[in-house]
Amino acid sequence: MDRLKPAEAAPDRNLALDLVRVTEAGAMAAGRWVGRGDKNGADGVAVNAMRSMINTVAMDGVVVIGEGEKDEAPMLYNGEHVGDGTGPECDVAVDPIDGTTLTAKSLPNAISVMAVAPRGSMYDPSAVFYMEKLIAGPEAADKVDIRLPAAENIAIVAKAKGLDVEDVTVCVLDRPRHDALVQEIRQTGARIKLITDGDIAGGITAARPDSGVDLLLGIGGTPEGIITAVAMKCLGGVIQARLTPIDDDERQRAIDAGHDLDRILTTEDLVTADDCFFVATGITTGNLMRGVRYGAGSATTESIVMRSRSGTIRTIRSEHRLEKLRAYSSVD
Ligand code: VTB
Ligand code: MG
Ligand code: MG
Repeated sequence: MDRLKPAEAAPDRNLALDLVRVTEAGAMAAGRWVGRGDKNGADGVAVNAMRSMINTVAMDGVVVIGEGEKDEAPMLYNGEHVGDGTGPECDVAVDPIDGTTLTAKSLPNAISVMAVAPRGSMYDPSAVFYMEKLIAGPEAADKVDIRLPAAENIAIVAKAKGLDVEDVTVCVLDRPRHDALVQEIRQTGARIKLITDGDIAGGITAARPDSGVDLLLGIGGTPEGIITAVAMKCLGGVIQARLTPIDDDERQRAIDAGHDLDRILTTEDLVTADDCFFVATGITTGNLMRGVRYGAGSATTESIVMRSRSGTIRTIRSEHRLEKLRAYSSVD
């Protein structure tokens, strides 16, 4: 093995290990609202909980993907400074709950999620709400191409993973806009995992071994696409995307803002820097992680904690003593 040069060898702080407390707090708050049929109520408590923990993290962060503009959201709004102001200057993307409806109905794969990257390195998602996405794991990362028909990408993934096409499972958001895509995939013989929400978790499963998903295709939220790009940098997977305006007005606004709507946005376009952090904590149990579970006076959480520069992927299972947490309020 080549010896690392001293500068590369010098270990530094892995922010993700601090950031996980933020998504744990979001998930634990949201966990109380699982199945209560109130997605906005769940979202509100998750935002509050994350907001109260985020300033413990040693970073000089600005929220670039958050809960909307200042006048609409009181906390974690785009442009808000977060962190204790001492650490690296960074862009912060938060989705306190990806899958508010999943949470409200107690369906699988709701997560509390956060991504951090050096300042100015995250793509500005504000022009267009949706993007077409292709997400695949490391085996096929440099072989897939969103411009090809779904059938060809499925064949590419199958070959790269040493599978038959019939063994491949494609994750797709269950929406009428995907009817033709679903038909096209089924004609290949591949299987489909339809999800009602949550294409961050869906995209990550496409890049994890033994997750039961090999590829994600279809149109989902642009903010979720950028958060997914950070995860792909950590996992060695790929996201390719194309902005998909919903109407002529949005199309025109995007063009006026300088976006090239034909451009294929790659993982590197969505997050240009190399030292990025991704953390997510399960709210409801899913393919990636178990959700929040409660015992007598305790809550247990599971999280995935990743850094792109080192490529380390940790899963962290935490047991929280609720009485002690209450006594020391924001300390865990
Ligand atoms: C997408 C997807 C998200 O909501 O934004 C979706 O990326 C909304 O799609 O993961 P519709 O407008 O078609 O409902 C999620 O599923 C959850 O935020
Ligand atoms: Mg959300
Ligand atoms: Mg979301």
